Amino acid sequence: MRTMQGRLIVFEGVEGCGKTTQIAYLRQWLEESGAVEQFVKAGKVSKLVTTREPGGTALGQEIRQLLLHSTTEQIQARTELLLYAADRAQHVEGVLRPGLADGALILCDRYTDSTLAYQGYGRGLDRALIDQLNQIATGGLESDLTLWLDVDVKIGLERARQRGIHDRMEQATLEFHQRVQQGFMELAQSFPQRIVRVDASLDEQAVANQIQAIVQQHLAKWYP
Ligand code: Z5A
Repeated sequence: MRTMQGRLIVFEGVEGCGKTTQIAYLRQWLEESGAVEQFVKAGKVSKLVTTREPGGTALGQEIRQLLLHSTTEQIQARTELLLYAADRAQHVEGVLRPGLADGALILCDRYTDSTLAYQGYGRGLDRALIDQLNQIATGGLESDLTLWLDVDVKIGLERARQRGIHDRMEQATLEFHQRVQQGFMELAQSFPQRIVRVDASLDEQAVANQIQAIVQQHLAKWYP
């Protein structure tokens, strides 16, 4: 009898908080420490998967391009919200649900809290509308663990600027990104069982160490 149980770990935070970097660190640690191999051998996990929103599917990559790099006309806030929801619906049905059903341990760069923080706190769209759309897009699928990489907005934007890729969201005002940050803070306070804060102002290795400790604790609980 199969006892595999997939799990979804989400990384969230403001621009340049280090999600991409830390997903790579965590993946490497999970592989090199033998943690995943041990769970695979024990028949508890099928594989390790990394994915992201927007852009975790082929269609999602086209939506991502529209969202972040389209220059034809200004995207209205509700249009933006619907495009993120469409990307998510495709991702949940095509990647997350099948992966979890198959027993995968999934590391996902952004999920529903990003919509609450960016479109809700950032753009000022109605919270009830966003909750409803998140529900439609996910069918109620929540993360098992969300790591909020908490860094000062100015530090995050400076890191992103130094990296040198500029998208539409990145060019939004400092006040916009500060409202987004406030959003993540309030969400972490509202959902302490699901969202765990990580001090992302430290150097990469120190951030990775915090994340490993949190994930190790959760793995022990999920796969005793
Ligand atoms: N968005 C939305 O509005 N609504 C939604 O529902 C969803 C998304 C799902 C694209 O997301 C945009 O979509 C995003 C929110 C919006 N826009 N914004 N702003 P994304 O996740 O693909 O893009 P991003 O937030 O712009 O991620 P990013 O810029 O790639 O940042 P990151 O992945 O968090 O950081 P990083 O690439 O790992 O690191 C950035 C640089 O900092 C890099 O040069 C690193 O080497 C450096 N770095 C990383 N960690 C450190 C530490 N600890 N110290 C020093 N330097 C570091």
